[in-house]
Amino acid sequence: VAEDVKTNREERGMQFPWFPKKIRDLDKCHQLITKYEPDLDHDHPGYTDPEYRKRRAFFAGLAFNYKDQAEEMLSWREVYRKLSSLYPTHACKQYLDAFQQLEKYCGYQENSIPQLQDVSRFLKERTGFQLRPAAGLLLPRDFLASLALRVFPSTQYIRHSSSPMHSPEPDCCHELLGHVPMLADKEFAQFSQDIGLASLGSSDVEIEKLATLYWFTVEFGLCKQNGSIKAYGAGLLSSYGELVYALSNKPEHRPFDPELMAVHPYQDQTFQSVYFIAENFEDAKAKLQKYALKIKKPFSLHYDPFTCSIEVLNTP
Ligand code: NLE
Ligand code: FE2
Repeated sequence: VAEDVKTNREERGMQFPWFPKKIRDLDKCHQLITKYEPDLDHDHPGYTDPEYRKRRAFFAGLAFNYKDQAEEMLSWREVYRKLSSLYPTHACKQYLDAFQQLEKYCGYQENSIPQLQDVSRFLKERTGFQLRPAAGLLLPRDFLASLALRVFPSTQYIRHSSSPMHSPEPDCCHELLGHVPMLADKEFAQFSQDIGLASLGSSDVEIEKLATLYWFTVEFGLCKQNGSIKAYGAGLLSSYGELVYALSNKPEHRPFDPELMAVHPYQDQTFQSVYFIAENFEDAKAKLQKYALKIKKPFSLHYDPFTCSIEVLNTP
């Protein structure tokens, strides 16, 4: 640490000690006095508490890496600017309505990354969905189970700055710009929860099919709107590159059919070669429900919105 600061601070030929001239220069003014820290000071009240020391070190690390946020902010701004210029022509109406609300009430703007807790509170008021931090991509069974409870697992790191227009995995741009606006729509929220409910207690084979169905709808879905085709899938709405491509005449467009979508091979490294087009959300919901009814289970489920919990009925 001391070395890093020393080399950073060197200014050739200076006859006096270096000093900061801009706020950004304070990134180099982060040397600590350590003698009172619980790792070194035997008299510190936390000296014998390893859990406390670990957590304290975690926060110290955050403060120490504060400078990384500047680069992250640049990525966010670039993604936000580029995508929001495309939304009016490429995103579905439900998305546009919610995006406007998020800009008005939830701090959506190019100069700061919205906070998970604020966004979660916003969603909860609209549709009862809430966000929950996730360390990365969850296993399909766990991810879908969260949806059943109207909980959306969200990553918090940001995509690599070398590739702002497409990320192979979810990141905060994908969650905030792709998923959140759609989860603020009542009908779409219900559709998402329905996929989750269908997954509960299903076999591995059924889970795989539901995850694929989720992929071609919630992630990469297109829909008809006023005679044209618009995007509602989060993987499209968070990727400038794929959003342009999906609505061009390059990929194949097929009609919405859960039976076929659930077994269609998908691409998780690059753009999809096929997109499925929903007539509207009501129709998509009805077709999904019909699909879900065919999954054999020895019980039925009821979601109780008052207690936000799942009730299992007629178990054998
Ligand atoms: N390709 C998407 C993006 O660039 O935001 C992420 C997809 C996550 C399933
Ligand atoms: Fe996603």
